[in-house]
Amino acid sequence: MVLKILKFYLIQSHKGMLNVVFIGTAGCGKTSLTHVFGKWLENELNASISYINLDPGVHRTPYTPSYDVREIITVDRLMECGLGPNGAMVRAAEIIEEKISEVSRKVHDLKSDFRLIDTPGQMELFLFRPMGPRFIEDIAKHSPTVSVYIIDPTMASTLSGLATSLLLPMITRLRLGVPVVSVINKADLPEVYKVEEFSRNLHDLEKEMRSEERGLIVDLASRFLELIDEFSKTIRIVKTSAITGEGMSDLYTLIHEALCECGDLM
Ligand SMILES: Nc1nc2c(ncn2[C@@H]2O[C@H](COP(=O)(O)OP(=O)(O)OP(=O)(O)O)[C@@H](O)[C@H]2O)c(=O)[nH]1
Ligand SMILES: [Mg+2]
Repeated sequence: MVLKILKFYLIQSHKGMLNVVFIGTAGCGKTSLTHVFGKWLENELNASISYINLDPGVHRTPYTPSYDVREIITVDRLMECGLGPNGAMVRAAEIIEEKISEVSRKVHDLKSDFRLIDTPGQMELFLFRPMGPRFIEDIAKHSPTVSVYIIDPTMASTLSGLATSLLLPMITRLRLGVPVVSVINKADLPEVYKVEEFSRNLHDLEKEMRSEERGLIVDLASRFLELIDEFSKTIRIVKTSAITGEGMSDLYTLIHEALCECGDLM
């Protein structure tokens, strides 16, 4: 009931459209979470969803895309022309960048309560090349946009892995210029307990590094921690699983909170 009221509030205040962009390292679960979160929004909130695939390398998506960037180019087609997998990914990104205004216009033309946007497997293609920032700038002009940064517990189950995983959402915020919420996905895996344990004792990272390293690296670790500390005061990370479906209502609430905080609901 509370969720339905929240949905009413969220959708009314945005004249029915909200963009949610899923981003994260290769294999963290972007495509699966896009699908499972979309199904949850459809079933629990009776919301209408447009699923958008921006990954030219994916073979099959569990959702039926309302817009699919593979109508422009696929990595397979470029590999058939002789490029290797990484070269083909970069070339595909270049071709998409040339048509990014067309892509964002087609996405903008999709009318639904939520547009869920699944991004390329290699995060750097979207985040560090012009493709992601340009696309987000275009679509965020018209409807509120939130990015969901997905932390993979298999990458964050050491202290330094966790520290880097916590920095990446900050970099995402910097590059994309829209609010970013973080989730730890694959909550059904045992590695998640380790991540939770480390999150509670993040300062052990400093101790561990101080015992092993000297000089610049210790300073660097301390600065990292200061940043993460500062950032952690304003964020809340929820656990999700695309396998069990846990955490979907928490993710929904997190998105809502992010929009409230940045004033986009006013
Ligand atoms: N255990 C577990 N596995 C998951 C979960 N979400 C995704 N996976 C698995 O992780 C693998 C990658 O999932 P995808 O959804 O394709 O991840 P992705 O980030 O879209 O992958 P790329 O686009 O190739 O980078 C698949 O084998 C999924 O079944 C989860 O919540 N729990
Ligand atoms: Mg994917």
